[in-house]
Amino acid sequence: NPKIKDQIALIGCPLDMGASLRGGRLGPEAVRLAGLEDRLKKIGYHVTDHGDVEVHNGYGHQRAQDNLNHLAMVKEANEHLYEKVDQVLDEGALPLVLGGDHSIAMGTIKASLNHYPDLGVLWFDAHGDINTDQTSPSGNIHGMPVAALMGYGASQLVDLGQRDHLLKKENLVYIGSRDLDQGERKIIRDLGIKVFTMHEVDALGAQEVIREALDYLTARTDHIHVSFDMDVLDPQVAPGTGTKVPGGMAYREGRLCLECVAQTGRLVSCEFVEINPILDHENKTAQTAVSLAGSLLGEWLI
Ligand code: HAR
Ligand code: MN
Ligand code: MN
Ligand code: MN
Repeated sequence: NPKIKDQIALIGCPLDMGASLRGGRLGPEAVRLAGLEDRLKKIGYHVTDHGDVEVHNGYGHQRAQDNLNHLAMVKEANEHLYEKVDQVLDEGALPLVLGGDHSIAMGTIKASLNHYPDLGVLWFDAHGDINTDQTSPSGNIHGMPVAALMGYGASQLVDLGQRDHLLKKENLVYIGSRDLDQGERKIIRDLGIKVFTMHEVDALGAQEVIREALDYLTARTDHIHVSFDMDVLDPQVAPGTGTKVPGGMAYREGRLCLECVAQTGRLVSCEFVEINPILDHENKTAQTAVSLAGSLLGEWLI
């Protein structure tokens, strides 16, 4: 079995302009305050906190004519994140990125694809985040990163990082989906992307879902990225997030899935996103993110 790197690089990307609600910019610090670094050190990793990448957020919300809200701010933050993630991968560490809204997956995953062109992605999310500027009902870019990573939609997002590695449609698996727009359903069907919605989690159980998802991915690649949107969890478990959808995963179901990823030894990069402390209760959602990061990095595994 391959083994996860023993160096972990924490990187904050406090961007929230990809979403319509402000407050996700406070996510990285909330997760640090919940004790992420010590939790990972306790497992035995060498952990370096690289601080936050440079981000310029605005205030309020502006609907854009071209259906790409706050494009310049989103793009600039993602370029900085791309450079930072690329650098820590060059140094041999495993990047753990803290968000911020989910648009930051463009920067993280583009950099990881640059090092691992066959990268497999497990996308834990209530949403598909596979809209383009043509299909998005909101114009919010956190609903578009998957499309951009595959080469669809606005060239300003597709070209980010200026590298030509795209995420392959057969190297993506969704888990926990339960709020997909009509345009997204069509894209997912047309591309034949592997999806385990909450229906499958309920009907098959988390154990069977993650087993099938990992069988599918590990047959294709040795390198796995986990993109974990906190809203995949039930809003009662993770209230500190901006687009809550009822009927989400239980804490234990999330943990079990991530422990199974850890067991493969193939994790090369990851992110925990959509943590909005303004909407939270006593930093509960950040604490949950810390526990889940622990399970993804193999705490309790013997
Ligand atoms: N699908 C909706 C849109 O594109 C909402 C998706 C964004 N919400 C998220 N992303 N939290 O996972 O506007
Ligand atoms: Mn590099
Ligand atoms: Mn998302
Ligand atoms: Mn989501």
